[in-house]
Amino acid sequence: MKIYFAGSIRGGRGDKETYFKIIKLLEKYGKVLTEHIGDSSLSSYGETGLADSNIYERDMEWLNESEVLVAEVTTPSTGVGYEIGKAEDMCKKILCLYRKNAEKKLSGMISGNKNISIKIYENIDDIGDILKSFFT
Ligand code: 6IA
Repeated sequence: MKIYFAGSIRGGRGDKETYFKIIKLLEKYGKVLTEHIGDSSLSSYGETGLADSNIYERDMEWLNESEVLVAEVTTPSTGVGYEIGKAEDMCKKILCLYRKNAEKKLSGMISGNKNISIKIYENIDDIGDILKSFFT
């Protein structure tokens, strides 16, 4: 199973350690095509050496190849929101993870969408349980 993990880059890297942990958990269920999202050396200035047009084309190809999109949506990100919308158009299964009591409320465009499974977590153990029930 190919899994597309989405997390904020230019939206802010405040949750990058959580992204890394989620990616490690996701690796139990399949191949995560977007491991770089959890890379602690990736700043909000981003991946070096690739033009934005190449990043866009590569990411859309990976999304197309994936069966599932898992997005961590606590830090609002234009790119993650866009990927969720595209994944919905491509009829992918979508799971969004949002941390309880986060400073910013989740966008109504995500929380109001019945095609998206939204799970609220408090800690990384909760995410393990959420992924287990989503993938099995
Ligand atoms: O708007 P954001 O940058 O927060 O969007 C983050 C989302 O868009 C992630 O889930 C990625 O899949 C995708 N994305 C955005 N930028 C990149 C990137 N480099 N490399 C890979 N995926 C990306 C950013 C380069 C740039 C900051 C110089």
